[in-house]
Amino acid sequence: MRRITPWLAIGATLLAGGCETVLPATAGSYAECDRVIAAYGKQRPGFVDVEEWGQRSWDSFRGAYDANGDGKVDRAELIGKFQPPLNAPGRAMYDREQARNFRRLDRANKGFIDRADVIRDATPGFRWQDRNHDGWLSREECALRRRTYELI
Ligand SMILES: [Ca+2]
Ligand SMILES: [Ca+2]
Repeated sequence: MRRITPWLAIGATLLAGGCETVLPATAGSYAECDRVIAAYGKQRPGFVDVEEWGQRSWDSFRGAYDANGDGKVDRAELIGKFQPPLNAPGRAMYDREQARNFRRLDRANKGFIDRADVIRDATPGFRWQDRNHDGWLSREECALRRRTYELI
């Protein structure tokens, strides 16, 4: 495990939650969790299940990166979206991380990331947050946040 710098976290919107996921696995605050649960928790009031959580991740990811709105995120959309002012070594590191994120999400090497990729990737984060293992995230579980981010 190593700590990541803030601009990497931004670059990914991505790199949060579990060591498998590159999507925001934590909403982080009760206010945000309440919004997420109200928007996505359609089956059981006050809770979201793994599919609802994954849909939220997809909506967030698509909103951040699908520049042309075709329902897919290609390599250029992922890597080109956030380009903070970095020096050359920082930029190279950022690009490597984003390229790695792309490869991990596009597991079938399709050349783009789609809803299924993102939902699959969000699942480990959901499992980590579902502390009582009942298949639902409460607002308290939703608000859990790791102190450090892990990358593999
Ligand atoms: Ca697109
Ligand atoms: Ca739970």
